[in-house]
Amino acid sequence: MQFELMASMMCADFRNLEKEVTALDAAGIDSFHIDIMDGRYVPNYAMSLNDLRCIRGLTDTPMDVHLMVEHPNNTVDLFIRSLKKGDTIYIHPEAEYHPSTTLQKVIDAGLTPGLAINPGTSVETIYEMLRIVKKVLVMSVNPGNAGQMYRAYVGEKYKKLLSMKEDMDFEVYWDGACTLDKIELFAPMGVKGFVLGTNLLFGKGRSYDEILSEIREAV
Ligand code: S6P
Ligand code: MG
Repeated sequence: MQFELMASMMCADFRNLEKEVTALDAAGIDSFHIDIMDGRYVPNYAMSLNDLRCIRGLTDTPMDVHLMVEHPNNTVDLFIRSLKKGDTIYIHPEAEYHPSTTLQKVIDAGLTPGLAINPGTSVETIYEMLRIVKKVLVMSVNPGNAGQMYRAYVGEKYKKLLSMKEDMDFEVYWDGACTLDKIELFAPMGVKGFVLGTNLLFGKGRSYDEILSEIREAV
């Protein structure tokens, strides 16, 4: 079964960032997930534009930039300029007065546009924009931190989006508290990719190669 595995780089060992990127690439990671936070939209700071540029310089593997910032329209050009075709920028619709304007900038730049939606954000509130985005990143934890508890009530939202994706031409991705049982259940249903953080990938004392192979073999 075809599905993508993404590495949540805010969970990586920053003392050895280059080694981390090389080892993840060698293990066949499908993309590097970069959580950018501004301390306002979410009460945390994770990665920065410089971290993103550093990783972009170390690999040709696609990058997913998850902007958890207020009014991304003000700064999205900085991210656009640091990325290349095949990379994705996700924004949160409630962080912007005119999210479709910001998404249009991403589209016009030739990058992949995505919406990231919080556990409490309804599909109905993003319905029109589903026609212009290529990816919907459904958060199964509240945004801001790694290592949080899975919010079971998002399960129905994955199913609702999956039933709409063919008609509206987008793919559904998972972010937050991703465990093997979730991949086993949701990949066959059509969820296209999973962001892996502290639950499944980082800090396990095992090689990334071993972990990713185990996931792929299990599903
Ligand atoms: C959370 C962020 C996520 C997490 C990732 C961590 O605000 O968007 O990308 O870093 O989900 O994974 P885990 O397994 O620690 O929950
Ligand atoms: Mg994220």
